[in-house]
Amino acid sequence: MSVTHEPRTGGPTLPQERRLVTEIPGPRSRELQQRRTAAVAAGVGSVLPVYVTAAGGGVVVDADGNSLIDLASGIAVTSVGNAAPEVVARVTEQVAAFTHTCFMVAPYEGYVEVCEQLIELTPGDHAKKAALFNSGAEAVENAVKVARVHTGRDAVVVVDHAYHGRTNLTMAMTAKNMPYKQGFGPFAGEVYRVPVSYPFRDGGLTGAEAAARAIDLVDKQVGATNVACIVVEPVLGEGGFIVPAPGYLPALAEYAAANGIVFVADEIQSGMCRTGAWFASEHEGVVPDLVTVAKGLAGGLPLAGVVGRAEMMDSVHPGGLGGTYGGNPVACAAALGAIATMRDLDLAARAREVETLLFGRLRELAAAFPAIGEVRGRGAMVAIEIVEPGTTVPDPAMAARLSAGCHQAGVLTLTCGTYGNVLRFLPPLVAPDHLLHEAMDVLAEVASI
Ligand code: PLZ
Repeated sequence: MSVTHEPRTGGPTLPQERRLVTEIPGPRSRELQQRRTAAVAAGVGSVLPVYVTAAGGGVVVDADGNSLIDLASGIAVTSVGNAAPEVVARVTEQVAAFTHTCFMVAPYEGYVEVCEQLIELTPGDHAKKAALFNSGAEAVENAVKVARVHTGRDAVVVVDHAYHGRTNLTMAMTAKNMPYKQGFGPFAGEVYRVPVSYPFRDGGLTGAEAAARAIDLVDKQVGATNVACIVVEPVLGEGGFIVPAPGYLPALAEYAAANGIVFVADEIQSGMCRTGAWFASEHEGVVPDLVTVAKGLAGGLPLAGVVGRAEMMDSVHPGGLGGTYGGNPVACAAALGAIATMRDLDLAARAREVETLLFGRLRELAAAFPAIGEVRGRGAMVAIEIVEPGTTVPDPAMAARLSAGCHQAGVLTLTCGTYGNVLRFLPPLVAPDHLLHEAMDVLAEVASI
């Protein structure tokens, strides 16, 4: 490993290498961590307190000059890589032209173009409209608003292990109490939770059986005619990278259509090429009524959207949707750069290559390391569920040990899951193979200790 201190330029100019020149975190990061502890509210966490000075491709470089392999993408955001050239170019041009007018005050082309692109890229060729917001949670809130106005109904149906955000309504929609909800209630009403399909944990129910179980609950406990929308992540993210059994999502979508319920796919984490398609709904041929999108959409700038059936989106009265910053011109420029990059580099295809590579390596590891109960995921949204060997009993301590071991060795991994026992891998889609292999080598080494 070289010991040169790289210049603080991000993007593709960064050497694509794992390079440790200090312990992790190093002295400079530890200094910054002290300042942070004094100034930043304790409720805001960080997975790994290395302070970043540059990032690009598949690496994150810290203030001590360490170069870490990035298997997090800032939680599925920098799919095109950090400081991707097309994002940098368009943002730079936009920021010099104008930074904000508020789309509700005086509009601009970038917002319209992002909506046009989202209309084209989301599943289905029916008439669609879109609206832009700042964060994933805000997009989910607005999808519910649209569904409620369109149907004249109140109830929102969500599933076990769901994650939809940290605002009041989306906390209610999120399943896991700690850390997302603890002490933050009372929560928004009219949110009902039904079982998901979780093949590793539901005793081999088929997708159709799992859907029937969920639908029965809606019918008996809520009443279909009271339901405005069913909101579901096609691949569950924070809840554990759970891929519902085939047939589950289509059955829910069919039930929604048959009962005048708006079917909302929360593709905030799974969308924008992450799972090997533009949207994860496509893997099962599901055409959602509304899709929420954020994260990978804008290469790291805050931007989110709701896209869906024109008659639903247009049911809201003029002025009923908006916000000061929603669809900010700089964020829109970034999104157009990110989308262009995804098209040019065919990053959906690249995500499928990443799936093949990671599945191959992780299945090999699972054969030697019985704590890996399951290897699962889609595209570059891959995870291992850690259990007590030979059982399905979650082992969050082992997952934490593996993740911490990777961090010490310069690989930035994340955990997730309701039981905190899932180790997830979601690299930038532009990360080169050699870094992914090296990260898997590190994981195998950590597992063997
Ligand atoms: N819906 C499916 O994955 C965000 C949150 C991490 P925001 N997931 C990462 C954390 O601890 O806050 C997410 C998601 C799905 C909605 C959201 C919310 O998106 O942009 O974080 O509001």
